[in-house]
Amino acid sequence: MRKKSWPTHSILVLAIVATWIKTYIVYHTSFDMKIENMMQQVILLINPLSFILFIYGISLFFKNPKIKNRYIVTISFILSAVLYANAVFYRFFTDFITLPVLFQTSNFGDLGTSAVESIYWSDIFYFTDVAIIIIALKWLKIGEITSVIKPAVRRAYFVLTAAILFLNLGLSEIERPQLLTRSFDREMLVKNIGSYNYHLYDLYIQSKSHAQRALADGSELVEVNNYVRSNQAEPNAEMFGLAKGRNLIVISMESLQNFVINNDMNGHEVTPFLNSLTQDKDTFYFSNFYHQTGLGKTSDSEFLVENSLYPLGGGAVFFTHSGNKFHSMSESLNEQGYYTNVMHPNNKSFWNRDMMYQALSIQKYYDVNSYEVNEGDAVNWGMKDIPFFEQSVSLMKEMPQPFYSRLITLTNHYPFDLDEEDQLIPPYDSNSRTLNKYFQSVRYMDEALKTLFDDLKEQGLYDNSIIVMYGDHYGISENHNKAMSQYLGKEITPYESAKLQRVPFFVHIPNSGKGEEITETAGQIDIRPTILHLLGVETAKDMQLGADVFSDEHEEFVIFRDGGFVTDKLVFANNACYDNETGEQIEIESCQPFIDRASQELGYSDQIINGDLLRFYDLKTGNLLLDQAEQKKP
Ligand code: GP9
Ligand code: MN
Repeated sequence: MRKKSWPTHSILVLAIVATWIKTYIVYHTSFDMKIENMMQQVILLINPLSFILFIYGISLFFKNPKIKNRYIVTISFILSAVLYANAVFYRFFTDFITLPVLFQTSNFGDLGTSAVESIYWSDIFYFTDVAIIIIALKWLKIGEITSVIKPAVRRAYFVLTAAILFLNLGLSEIERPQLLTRSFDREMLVKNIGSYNYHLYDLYIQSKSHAQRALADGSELVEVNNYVRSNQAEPNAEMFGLAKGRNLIVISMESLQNFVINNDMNGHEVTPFLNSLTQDKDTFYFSNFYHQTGLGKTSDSEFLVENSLYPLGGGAVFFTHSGNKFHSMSESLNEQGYYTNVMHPNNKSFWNRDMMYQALSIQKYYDVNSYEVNEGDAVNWGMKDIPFFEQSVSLMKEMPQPFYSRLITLTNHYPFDLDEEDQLIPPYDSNSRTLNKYFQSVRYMDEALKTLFDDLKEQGLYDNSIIVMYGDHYGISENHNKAMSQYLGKEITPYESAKLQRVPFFVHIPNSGKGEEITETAGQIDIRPTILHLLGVETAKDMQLGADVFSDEHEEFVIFRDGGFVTDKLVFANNACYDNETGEQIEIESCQPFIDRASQELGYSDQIINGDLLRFYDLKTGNLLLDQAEQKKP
């Protein structure tokens, strides 16, 4: 072949095309990514391109053809190796590599000798593009001569690269709004921004939290610790240990807001089962209880329950700080001999749960692979709540006791789609399809909860358990205020919006004869101390910001992640102060002391998380390990 017949930079074009096509083939052959529509397919096709163009494009700056070609071969090899590493990792963990995983050697403990067994000769395919490039260079002698590229052409090349990146990001934003601020799921990230960009994104998130951690000086703990100790609430003697030794079943009720409880929709009761619990002799029902989640939604509520700390203001703490040291409720219960687990029939990497649960010392995650999702068992986001509960109870039956199982429901999730046979009441009749369907899907979840209680009784697990249930976060956003105001028969002011953040909270202790409606203002941050005290576990040394709701010292002060708050007398929302009784706006001075305390408390929580301060805290003695902190300083 004569050199002249190949246009200049054809090796660059060849490399781009080869790596692009190979990556796309690998997406389809090596990963099990659910592609639901044409748009997702298009995104998947274009998403490797921006990074490939960029990284190979750097070769345009090299004048020496030898160096340039060597650079292209090296890059193709590195990209292939990264993709191949992901493919092998995926064979084991059905997940994509994230940086912390590379440093958590325990993950590789599982690999053992079988690692070698799952590397095949055919894996050579992952390096096809490298081979093509080398063949082209060596035998076809493409790219031996390179003419100098005009700066204008080079500029046009990188403008095109940027344009493709923005097109990619734009399409992803349409497909999955807020993907980059909230992360959601590794699979979703790879599906949308591509495997190479995903690693850059991961690098950015991890290095940001790493830097904050490195800068943290353990001495910050002194102030935080003083604050925590002075806000400690003594357990209520009558309630402490009431459920000692029992199994703990915690249910996260997806998107369930309090306004549906003891309410009807065009004459249809929305939550007949939960309503019956509000009157039950063994159930405490908290009617002024608030969610405190941020962008991490369900995962933020899990974070609150496990740690009694606030989630972060930006991004999902499950993604950003899964490498931290935590003293979770699971860890405390492990020490009490509990078998701790989470049950949730979704992809395990969603909300980075597979990683975060290790940090939270949760012994087992029953993800979608622990369930048999038969024909007709799935709707909307995945497995329906009723079969999910049925199979979960069967799994519980096999667990060593006492166990702590946290079950996360899924059906009542936006967009609240249901199969016809599960629609137990008609839709509502507002201008919001979302709200209209919401009532139906809440009604279905209520039915599922009833079946859960029945299943537990049938399997003989009920009497020796305590069942705690909470709504994880709002389901109806402020975009549906018009429809909500039609339903509630009043205008939705910022005050009303704040009050709509109430989620139901139930503590059900079978055969205890203890139960009533409690109107005390409280929030998700209080769940952990409340539960641990009921189980007879002391929390006096815990680094937690919530308080036992049964304690006389529990303060009626709930802080929202955005700095807003509710007390028994005041509501602070949208920078305005309201009388909690009347809903009337009042002068800001009344709220000011609480505004300051809210920002102080959120600040302390953020310090603990960003500085990974619990690594300097000895839970057993309550001592601050400041000497070690000194040593760790660079
Ligand atoms: C996903 C489920 C829903 O596994 O927990 O998450 P959400 O979108 O409600 O945060
Ligand atoms: Mn949720």
